[in-house]
Amino acid sequence: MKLKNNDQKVAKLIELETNRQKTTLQMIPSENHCSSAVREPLSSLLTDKYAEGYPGKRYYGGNQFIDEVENLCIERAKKLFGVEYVNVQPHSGSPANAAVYMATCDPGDTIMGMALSMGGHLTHGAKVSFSGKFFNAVSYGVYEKTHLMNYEEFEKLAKEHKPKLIWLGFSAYSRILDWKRLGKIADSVGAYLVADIAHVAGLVAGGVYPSPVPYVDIVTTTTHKTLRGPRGGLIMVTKKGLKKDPDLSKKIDKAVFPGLQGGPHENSIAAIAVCLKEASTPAFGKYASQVVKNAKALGEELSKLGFNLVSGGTDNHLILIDLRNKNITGLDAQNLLESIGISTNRNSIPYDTASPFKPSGIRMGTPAITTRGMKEKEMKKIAGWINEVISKPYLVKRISQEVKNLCKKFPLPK
Ligand code: DSN
Repeated sequence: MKLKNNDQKVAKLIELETNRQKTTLQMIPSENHCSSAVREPLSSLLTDKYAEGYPGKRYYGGNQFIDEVENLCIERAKKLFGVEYVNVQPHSGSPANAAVYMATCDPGDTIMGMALSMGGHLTHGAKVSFSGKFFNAVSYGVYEKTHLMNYEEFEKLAKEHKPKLIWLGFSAYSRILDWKRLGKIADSVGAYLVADIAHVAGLVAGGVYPSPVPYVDIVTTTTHKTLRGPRGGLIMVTKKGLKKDPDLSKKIDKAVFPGLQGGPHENSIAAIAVCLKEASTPAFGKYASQVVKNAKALGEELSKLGFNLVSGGTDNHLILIDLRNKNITGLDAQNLLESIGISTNRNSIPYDTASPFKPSGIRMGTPAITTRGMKEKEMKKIAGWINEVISKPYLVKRISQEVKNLCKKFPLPK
């Protein structure tokens, strides 16, 4: 039965959200628009199947085709990222990271990660998350002046605290990390080194952001950001990781199931397999390259218009803007931009003295608008609108119409 005949309320809400996405610009850097080929498996009958366990070793019958789906997904991920082993079952990024903790650490162990307030992620040791509650988390950050990764502090803290596990990766850092340098430091203290590439996985796959694979033991990622897949997570073990700990992949499998999860979402796993196929094409490489070109163009134009970019610019898909010279909070800017049809998110800037609810910054990115086919020319337009509405909020009506017109010219992918 069709949803609209069965449940009009849910059908209506989906229609409204679809319309919102079509008529506005999605510029939250962790969002994207996946293809209908990726979406199709999500609503397939694969959603009905229980498959606790792993291919060839399930705790339920009837998994002959499901095993093939999962193996296909694993093989595609191994090939795309150049790793030895992949677990494709984590429901998303936080469960993937939780499984890494479970596989490598005991509660109370010392771990190290980039502070949330400096651009890190909740699961890298933030006090409000399980990672900061159950582990002794040490945080590193960026220089106060340049907002660039503080490698000296990283080394000093690693040597002082000798963490069992070190996280690399970020949610709001717009520069390239020197994976090799960080890998050497982690090796010198004997820590497991994990790169959480959730934000840049698509850029790594597309060859426009360096891959951490040669320098780390484990790589985790979500699949729905720059990688442009369905919501999901992957845990990958590198050659280096297996050399350090030959049981690492077994430990990770056990941590995901039965440690943390029950039945895997095989409909999502099939959709991830489709996304990985798409991400291995030359067209995807072009897309990834355009994402970065667009972020640079947007950042440069905003800088010209007097906006202060944290770290002075970007090498990836996101920019973080320090709004203090514009006399507007991140919250007010987010709301104002939303009123003209530009969806972004407020964000703390490094060393922010304002509260995380009303921080001094705003974060925006180009993955979704690049999927719609926009290029540098459109980035200039968007930067102009952002500047205009922040300096002259009374122009909301005119600008929101212009944003709508642009959206019509660049429809969502089929
Ligand atoms: N919450 C995600 C983001 O928006 O960056 C990270 O997981």
